[in-house]
Amino acid sequence: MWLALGSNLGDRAAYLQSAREALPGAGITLLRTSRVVDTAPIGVEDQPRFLNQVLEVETSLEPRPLLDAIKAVERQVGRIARQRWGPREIDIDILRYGGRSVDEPGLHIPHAELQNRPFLLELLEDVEAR
Ligand code: PH2
Ligand code: MG
Ligand code: MG
Repeated sequence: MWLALGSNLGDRAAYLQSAREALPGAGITLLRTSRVVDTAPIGVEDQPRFLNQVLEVETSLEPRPLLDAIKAVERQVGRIARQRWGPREIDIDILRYGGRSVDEPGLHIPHAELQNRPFLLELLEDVEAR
């Protein structure tokens, strides 16, 4: 499985690190990490730049429980609920779950924006090259 991390508020690198450190406690094992890149905001452009990273992870959680787990990690790390696509302390998204497709309210796998965010595709390749 592949997750994306994003942060564009406060100490962005520290939020990414806190998320990486909190994932194992939620039943999500880190296998490989991409480099961290500084990216221009996509969608809502009038907001700070992001730090983004892609993680390869292992988990026995099915997609919906995995989503619940990463939402809990977001809250634990300090995310405050704000506007959709707007600024956030930490965002954890499921990019891919094996070869599975899920299209349910609030849960779209592969991630709906994967093809619209070139840096995510680059970071996936970056992990696979490690
Ligand atoms: N996430 C968004 C909206 N826009 N732009 C960048 N560069 N990186 C993100 O992670 C990002 C975004 C909503 O989740
Ligand atoms: Mg997102
Ligand atoms: Mg998200």
